[in-house]
Amino acid sequence: MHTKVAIVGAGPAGLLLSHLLHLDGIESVVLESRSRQEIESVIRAGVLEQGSADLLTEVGLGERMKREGAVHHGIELRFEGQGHRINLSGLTGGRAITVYPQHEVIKDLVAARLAAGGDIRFDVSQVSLHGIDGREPSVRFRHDGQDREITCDFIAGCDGFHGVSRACLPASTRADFSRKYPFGWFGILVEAPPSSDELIYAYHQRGFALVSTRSPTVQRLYFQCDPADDVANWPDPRIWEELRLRLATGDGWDLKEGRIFQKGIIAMRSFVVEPMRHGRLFLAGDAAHIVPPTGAKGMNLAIADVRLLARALVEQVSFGRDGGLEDYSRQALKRVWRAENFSWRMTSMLHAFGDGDSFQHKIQLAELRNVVDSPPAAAALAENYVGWQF
Ligand code: RFL
Ligand code: PHB
Repeated sequence: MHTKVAIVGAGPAGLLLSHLLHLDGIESVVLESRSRQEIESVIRAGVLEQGSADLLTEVGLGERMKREGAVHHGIELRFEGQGHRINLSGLTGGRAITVYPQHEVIKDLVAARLAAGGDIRFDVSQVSLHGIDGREPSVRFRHDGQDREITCDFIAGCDGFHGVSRACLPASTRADFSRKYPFGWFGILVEAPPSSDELIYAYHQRGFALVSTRSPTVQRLYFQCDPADDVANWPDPRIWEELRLRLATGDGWDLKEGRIFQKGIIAMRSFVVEPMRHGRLFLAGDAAHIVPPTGAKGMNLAIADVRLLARALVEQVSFGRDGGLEDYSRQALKRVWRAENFSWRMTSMLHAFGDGDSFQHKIQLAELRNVVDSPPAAAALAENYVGWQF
């Protein structure tokens, strides 16, 4: 079997790429190692930048997001027992974020692809890429108990941080950049009403905490923890006590508690591979780069990458112009490094470094104070947070 673009991975990057190519009449096949049920239920990101929400709307995927997502015009930075609102829209000429969970974006994308007759193979295994240096690369995999091969013109490696695509970039021409952080996030999902109308990013000497939301009845909360910790060490009362300590204010603000129905620990790191391309293989999303979640940038970068890649592929396939593909990695990496910088700064500003270093603590407080007291500093944070125009 032959297709124009073989896409490895049905995350936001792979599915949106397939959808964008379809809108321009280019066929693709998406290969996904997990089941449809699994990719539609894993809880991950929640925040869409203005540009991501606009793009999803433009390409016909905005209907449920408009109905069920929540547009937020500000966030709160909380430290020393006090909240400070960053007026995102006021500081960015009216731009905002949309809180709409990643797995809902995935459901919308899968539904759109299948309704259009798109080819997504779930539950594939033993995926391997071949001939990316030549004119006709191919992807081999196992599906329904049979070995299969798809030849194609291009391969899009959209298989996330633990996928197989990145390993196909030869060591001699690639460079990896990474940073591991000495902390992780403990994330919970709670049946409760929202504690706040907007997201709260809190810095406390005991560690970072984040109050986010999923719906009027389900809330998403995180707190900084040891990445090697075990969820078994955190019975519900201990979680609530820790969150209350880190989020306490002097003005009687109340954290709404409820039944915790999911707990998990995520490690935090920054990573970029350069270039994001070799021969006929192009990487997009987490396959090429990851950021710590403090800046809410991961899914948005995946969306921005495939927007560029789709355009470049359309130019090549429909008009025979190679320029976009030649320039894809350089263009994508500009935004990637900007997001790496922002995510690293937010992470450094808001997490406790755990060594009881009082100088470090005072420096972080000074940085936070500067952001909330200086309009240009607040505007810079707001501009980064709502995302850069394409
Ligand atoms: P994904 O979503 O990891 O999808 C990759 C897909 O590839 C499949 N796969 C394979 N398929 C075939 N063959 C193989 N060999 C394969 N290996 C893997 C996988 O099963 C999967 O379905 O990558 P993609 O598409 O690049 O999307 C990236 C985003 O998922 C990620 O950046 C975000 O979730 C990061 N992130 C956030 N991003 C935001 O923009 N805003 C947020 O608020 C935000 N919050 C978060 C986050 C990530 C988190 N976690 C769990 C790391 C919060 C958390 C807690
Ligand atoms: C989320 O709601 O999951 C979320 C929100 C903001 C972040 C990270 C995660 O920075």
